[in-house]
Order: sequence, then C-alpha cells, then structure tokens
Amino acid sequence: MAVPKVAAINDLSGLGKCSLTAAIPILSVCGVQAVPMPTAVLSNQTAFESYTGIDLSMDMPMIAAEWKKRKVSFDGIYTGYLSGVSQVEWVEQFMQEFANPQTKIFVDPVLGDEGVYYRGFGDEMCQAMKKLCGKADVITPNLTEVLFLLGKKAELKAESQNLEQIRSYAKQLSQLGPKTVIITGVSQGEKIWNIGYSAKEDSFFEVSTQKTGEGYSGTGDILTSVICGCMIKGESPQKALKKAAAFLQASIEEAVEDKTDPNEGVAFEHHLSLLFD
Ligand code: PXL
Repeated sequence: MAVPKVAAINDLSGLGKCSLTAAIPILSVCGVQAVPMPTAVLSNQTAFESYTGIDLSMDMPMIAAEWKKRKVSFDGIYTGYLSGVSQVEWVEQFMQEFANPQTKIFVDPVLGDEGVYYRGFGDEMCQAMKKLCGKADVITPNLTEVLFLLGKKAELKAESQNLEQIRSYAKQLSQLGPKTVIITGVSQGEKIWNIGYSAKEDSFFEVSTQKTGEGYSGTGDILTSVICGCMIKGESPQKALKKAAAFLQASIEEAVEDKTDPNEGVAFEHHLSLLFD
C-alpha cells in the first residue's frame, strides 16, 4: 500500500513541541506522510513571555499552486493553529480545491485554553473556525474551544460541569457537520477525560487517564496528530483515541518527572514506539 499523504496546515514553532513539530514525527511514525503547509514560522509558541515570527499567509497560495501543478492527491487534510480569520477562510478554499470524496478532514479548532482565547484571537476568529468545523469529518476541541464554539461562557470550569453536560456539548457540536467530535483534556477530579461522539452511530466513546502535572504546551496537537495518523490508516476513532491518550499520558508523566517547564511541552519523543503497529 502506498504511503498515505496528509496536508498538515499548521505553524512551525521552534520551542514548545506543538503544531508541526509534533504533527510531523507523529504522522511519520504512524506510517503517514506529512505534507506541511506552514501557516507561520515562530521562534516558540505564543504562551512564552515573548515570541517572534513570520506569517506565511502570502506564501500559502503559492505553495498550493505548486502542489496543484504536481497533481497531488491527499488522503487527509489536517488543520491546527491558523493565524487569523483570513487564513481560516483560505483553508476552506484549499479544502474545496484539494479534498476529494475520500479525503478525511481533521480540524483542531485552535482558539484558546483555560477559559481564555490565545493571543490575537477573539469572537471573529471563533465564527470563522465554527464554519471550518462544518467542513470537517473529525474535530478535536478542548473544553474552552467547545464553549466558545457553542457561544457559551468559556470561563465555566470543567470541574463545575458534569460529564453528561459535556457529552451533550459534543453532540451539539456534531450538528455543525463533523461526523466525529472528540472533546479533549477535560479535567474532572483526579482524571482527564477525552469524550468522543460519533454522529453516525449516535454513540459516545470515552477514555480517561490519571491527571498528572499542569497543562503542557502541545498536548492537544499531539492528541489530534495521533488520531489523524491512526484514522488515516483506517483505525476507528475509538481505537485511535485510546492510543492517543496512552501515548500522551506516558509523555506527560516523563515531563513531570523531568520537571519540564509546561511551555516547553512533553517528552513525546521517547514514546513514539507506542504508535508503531
Ligand atoms: O498548541 C496550540 C498552539 C499552536 N501553535 C501556536 C500556539 C499554540 C498555543 O499557544 O501558540 C503558535
């Protein structure tokens, strides 16, 4: 079987082990070719106290035009951090142009965390992202992103919401269009839950892991990258989520042991072998 190709539309951050620096090795180890479309090149992810970077919005159409000439066909399109509304809108056009009926579309609607938007994002970005979610087969928001996308108060703490409530959010989000919604990293007591909903089967699937350490950079990107890699290989969302959560837990545990600065991300490099078949 030929190596499947996934267009990975995300930023390239030097430090922080997020976005493309997580997606490329993870897709590779899953046996999937990452074809990166860098949305921006940054010194480090934006939660560090400062960063510098170059936005690639002007270059992305030129990259896509070259890909068009090569008649590339993608088995998947995977989007993560987009630098603003115009990039989100451009990505929608990219999907129209490059997706065929077999292409699986994964949208990680990167908007914020811990009840607040990431730097530079707000309601306009949320509305654009909501539209992009409508084009996806699979979306993987965290709880803050879920609340923004549903127009609710994002400062609502996960702890104050029961799992039944969060399951109903997953179902509501599927009405935007995606067949599978996976709400990631929901903290409840000593556990972290990932809650999936399959619209086709009208059923939920969930994986919980032990809570360890603080919120680390890139954990959402790692989870979505594993889910994307596994599902492109034909695995079910349920099996993909199980693998992703186990991989993430091992990577987080090592970062906790190493007392890693949460902005630096987790020790996923040492656990990539968990993703081999
Ligand atoms: O992991 C999400 C993410 C991706 N890319 C950049 C970020 C963040 C979160 O802060 O800053 C550049």
